[in-house]
Amino acid sequence: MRRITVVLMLSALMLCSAAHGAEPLSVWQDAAGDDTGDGDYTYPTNAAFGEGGEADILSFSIEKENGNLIFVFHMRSLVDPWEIGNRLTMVAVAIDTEEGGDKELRRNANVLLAAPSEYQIFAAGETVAVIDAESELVDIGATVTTDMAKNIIRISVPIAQIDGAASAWRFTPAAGLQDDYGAGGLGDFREVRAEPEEWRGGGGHDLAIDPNIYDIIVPEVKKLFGFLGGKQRTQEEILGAYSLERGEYVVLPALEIN
Ligand SMILES: [Ca+2]
Ligand SMILES: [Ca+2]
Ligand SMILES: [Ca+2]
Repeated sequence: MRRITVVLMLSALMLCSAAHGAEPLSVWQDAAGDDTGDGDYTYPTNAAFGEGGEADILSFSIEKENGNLIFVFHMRSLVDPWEIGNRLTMVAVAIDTEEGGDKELRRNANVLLAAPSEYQIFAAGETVAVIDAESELVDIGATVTTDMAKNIIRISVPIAQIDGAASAWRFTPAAGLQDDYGAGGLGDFREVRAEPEEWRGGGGHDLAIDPNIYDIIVPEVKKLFGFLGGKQRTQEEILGAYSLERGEYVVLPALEIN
């Protein structure tokens, strides 16, 4: 009986790995309904945004497969109001591989990075772009697939010689809404204003000092020898830390694979 169970379990494991073929490195769960930026962000009022949730991360995971890094965003709601695929959700991942790098997340995110990046990846619908630390587009053959039914965005990034290195890198994922300016290509993060408009979110600021990011993953502050390594901040504190008076942007924390 025990032997049969073990064989069944092994078969199930083999089926799982055959189906995915990817080695999971880390997965972060995220709350549903915290797609509110600094605490009170709202979606644009156009009916295309429905009940909202297009920028709500439920989980983010990093996998490795044949020299590719795979980033998987499970969102609360992907929508396709015009039957042209997901054009409203935009996700980004900044990757910090070494000292130095870009201190700002681009494409109108309006946020700084605690871990300055060597690569930034942006995806919406079936379009994906990778830029380097100088904001130059790098053509490394990144791809994105979107499963509208499962609300999953899967980005594959071939980066040479990643073996053994990715475990030391730092990753900053972020989600917002896309604005392609009607052009159909990869656009920017859609603007958040103080008051929501038909195509602009609300709950932010009319001047471009507030993040255009609705949801992030807040890393757990690690305890060192039983003491807190630092104060655990909430997402609202992090995304609400912009100051017009001091000219300060918010700084997104980075995730580490452990
Ligand atoms: Ca969330
Ligand atoms: Ca860096
Ligand atoms: Ca979150």
